[in-house]
Amino acid sequence: MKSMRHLVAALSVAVLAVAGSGSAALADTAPGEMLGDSTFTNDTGQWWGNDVDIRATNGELEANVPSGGFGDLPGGIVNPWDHSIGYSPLSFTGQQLYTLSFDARATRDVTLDVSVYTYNTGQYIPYWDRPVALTTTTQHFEVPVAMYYTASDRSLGFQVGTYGPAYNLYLDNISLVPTQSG
Ligand SMILES: [Ca+2]
Repeated sequence: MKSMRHLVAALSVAVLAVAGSGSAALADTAPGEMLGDSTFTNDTGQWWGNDVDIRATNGELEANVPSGGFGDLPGGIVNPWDHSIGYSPLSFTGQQLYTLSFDARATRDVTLDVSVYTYNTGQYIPYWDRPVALTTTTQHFEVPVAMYYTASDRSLGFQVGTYGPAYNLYLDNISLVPTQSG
């Protein structure tokens, strides 16, 4: 039986990052795969950019992330979610662990925030999020995602807003599956 203690223990597992393994391709859709169109062979499928231009380039999702935030907030505040690359809608089962994996790099070192969230009437509400540090070398990331509530209106997003200069972001082989309990 799953318990909160079980979830917390699993969450303490560090983000795994292995440089240079970005060429590993997903041969077929994994059992339980929740994301379609995530190898970007021809197009970006169901993925979308919010104030970010995205396209499929050389089998990867290429995103042009502008500098600064969306609009003109007082003090020049930049929220990570001012620029997003996302996928929706997604359904989750409460008290379930999921595994998010992807390959990523950027044209400069940058830390983005990956989250499961809703965005309703101007409110960004994350239910899970994790910072991920990217470099100019492709890295493979595997991140445990704990969902506490059953819901069918969630988005998965890469929140990429930054105070720093504009950059390009590259994503590939994005996968989200229920974690096998073994
Ligand atoms: Ca690909």
